Amino acid sequence: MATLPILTAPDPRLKKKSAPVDSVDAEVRQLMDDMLETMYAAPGIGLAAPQVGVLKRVVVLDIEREDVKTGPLFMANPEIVEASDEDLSYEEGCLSVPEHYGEVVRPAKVTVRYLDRDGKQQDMACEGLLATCVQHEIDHLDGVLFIDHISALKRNMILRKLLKARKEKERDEAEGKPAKDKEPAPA
Ligand code: GNR
Ligand code: NI
Repeated sequence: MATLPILTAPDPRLKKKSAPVDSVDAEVRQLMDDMLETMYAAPGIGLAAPQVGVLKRVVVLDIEREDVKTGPLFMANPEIVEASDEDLSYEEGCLSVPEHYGEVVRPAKVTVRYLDRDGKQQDMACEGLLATCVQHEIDHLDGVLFIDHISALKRNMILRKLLKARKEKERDEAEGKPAKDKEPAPA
């Protein structure tokens, strides 16, 4: 297993449509396992292959909340086959849009059809955070980020801040300054 670098917006690869996999072979399983390790390390509750620069329709999820505990889920070629009329608004975040959050309205309940890690077709009924997250991940496979669902004003403000943060990081690296880590360096 290996952790993979996570792309952040604005990156053209995050705007591309990913291709379905022909089957869940050893290569796809390896990708799933590396993605799960990357997601846990981040940490996050879902990850889509394009976020690690692989334009394939592959998603991993693991949700641990009071209401939902799924354990690791592996999905190839996931599609929504049923969605409720009822909506749910949830404050979403994204590993590719670090440190920014926004309320997104989506169907409250969905049924997702996918190939599992063994290549077996499954239908899973989802609600709450799991329903939100499954739709967020499938969006990634179509080149859509949660910021595409919020106002243009807020989206552009977030994109501007992400670009500024990236430029500062690149400048610091060019000057040989140590990386600004979220956690303090161990003594
Ligand atoms: O870790 C994540 N948390 C999250 C919270 C609310 C709605 C969606 C998500 S998905 C996100 C990880 C991620 O970016 N997946 O693509
Ligand atoms: Ni995301």
